[in-house]
Amino acid sequence: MSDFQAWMAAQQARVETALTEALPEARHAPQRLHDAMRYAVLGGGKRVRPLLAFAAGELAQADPLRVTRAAIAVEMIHAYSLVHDDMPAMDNDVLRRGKPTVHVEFDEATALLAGDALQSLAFEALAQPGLADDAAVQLNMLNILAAASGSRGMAGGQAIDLESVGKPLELPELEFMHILKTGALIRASVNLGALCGKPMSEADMKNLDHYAKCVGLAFQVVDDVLDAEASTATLGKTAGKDAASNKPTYVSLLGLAEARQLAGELRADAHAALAGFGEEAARLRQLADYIVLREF
Ligand code: GRG
Repeated sequence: MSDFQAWMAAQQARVETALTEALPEARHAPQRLHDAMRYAVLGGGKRVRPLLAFAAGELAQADPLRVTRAAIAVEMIHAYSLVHDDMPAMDNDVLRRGKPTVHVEFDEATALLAGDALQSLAFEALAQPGLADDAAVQLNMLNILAAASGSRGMAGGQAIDLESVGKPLELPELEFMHILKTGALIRASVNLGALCGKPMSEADMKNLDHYAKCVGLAFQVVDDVLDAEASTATLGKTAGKDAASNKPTYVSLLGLAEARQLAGELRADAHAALAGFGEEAARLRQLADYIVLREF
């Protein structure tokens, strides 16, 4: 196992433990809802957003305990988005993280409520006292997560996605949709991780934010490539869905080779954004590589 793989495994384990503790126990009423929330969040997923928060936290010399709180908040928002996205009114999928989706395993009403409750719990985690020394910084963090999740972020991107099925989107429109749908929460994960640490200069924060935008978009380009290339068994979710549902993607617009090339260019841009940092940005660099070179 490489040093990076060991680091990832350690952070993933840290997130799993923190999520297990933060989620209400399934034996507490309402049991079915709590059971569904735990089912949606625990024991699966790559935890890419928490990993980005930890890597940005390392750059800012943040206390890992603080970053863990930000990391579980972004992962809860992500898990909620997956639960709702899989529902019949949206993507209507039956498989997620190698398991039946929440509405299949439980029922639609429970899936809807589990997503709602996960979103609230995310803000509860981020609002706990002591996440930052300065209350104004913590308020800014809450603001960042709220904006990234809402209609000018992830939910807005999802709305554009739903409207665009069967429509021939141009590349800038596709990019706009993904910057909101996938990019906003990834960007928030990086910025929240950094805000848990020592204050950084405006120029450094700007470079970090540019890195986050590049990896956010790269993540989506690679997601489109994998949807076209990888198997359902490898992905743990239904492969080939984009083409089957006539969705505009980077692959449908650019073709596989050019989409891969774009992901490579975004990876290079992400590295360039970190050029002014030293070894303290090593994990962020490794994550940019991982996001582009991953196979699932
Ligand atoms: C329902 C408000 C609302 C938003 C849904 C994020 C999203 C918006 C939908 C997910 C659908 C999807 C396949 C998006 C493409 C990129 C993406 C977010 C993939 C899933 O994220 P991973 O690969 O999943 O990080 P794991 O399971 O590893 O956590």
